[in-house]
Amino acid sequence: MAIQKGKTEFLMGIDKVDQLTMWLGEHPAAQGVAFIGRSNVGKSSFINAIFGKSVARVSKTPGRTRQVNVFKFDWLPEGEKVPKQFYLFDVPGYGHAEVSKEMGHNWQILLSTFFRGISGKVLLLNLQDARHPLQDADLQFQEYIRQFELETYLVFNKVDKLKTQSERFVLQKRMPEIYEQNKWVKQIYFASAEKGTGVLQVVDGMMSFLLKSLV
Ligand SMILES: Nc1nc2c(ncn2[C@@H]2O[C@H](COP(=O)(O)OP(=O)(O)OP(=O)(O)O)[C@@H](O)[C@H]2O)c(=O)[nH]1
Ligand SMILES: [Mg+2]
Repeated sequence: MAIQKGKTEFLMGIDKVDQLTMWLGEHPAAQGVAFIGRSNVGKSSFINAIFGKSVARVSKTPGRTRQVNVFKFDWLPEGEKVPKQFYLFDVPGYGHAEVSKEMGHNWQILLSTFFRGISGKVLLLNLQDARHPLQDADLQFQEYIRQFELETYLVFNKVDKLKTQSERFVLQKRMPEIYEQNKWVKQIYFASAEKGTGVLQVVDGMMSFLLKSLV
């Protein structure tokens, strides 16, 4: 894989709106990818599966991360001589009940500042739980991010947790509905950060996007 594992570098965790506004202002053409999705869905795990072990912190308790984590990584696209620099964002979960109201409000502002200000050269990877497709919180969040018109791919994570035939059948049966609801999304993947299933496909999709964003 062309992304050098272990070379991804954590830059900062931003939890202040002013700081985020400043960062976005200073990086109007940032290229890269942002992992978004509800708490505990496996964003940090997925980042680690792609970028190398322990790049991002995996939570034991959901809803811990309350900041936009910014990383940078190098990637050498085929045909290029010099590696290009990209940004990686770990944007913590929405839809977590235990967050206090006040924190929730600050978080909403931080999120809208992020989506409004981030460059169109950043791909959104929205993770959802393969066991519970089309949950209200996910659908509402999608309604919300759609307005920002950023390219979005959907990743149903934790497919390894669908252990029995009948559990997998439930997902199969809902496929038409899943595709119907997500027509606006450019790609849909089924994957497991833990087992590595489907991770390469997501990487491929991500790389095609990054390549497109270079021109
Ligand atoms: N079985 C299984 N467990 C997973 C998978 N991905 C993540 N997990 C587990 O799910 C829990 C949450 O994972 P995280 O990566 O911290 O989730 P997150 O989306 O970053 O959570 P927040 O930072 O709180 O928003 C951890 O216990 C992971 O080990 C997967 O594909 N399969
Ligand atoms: Mg996380």
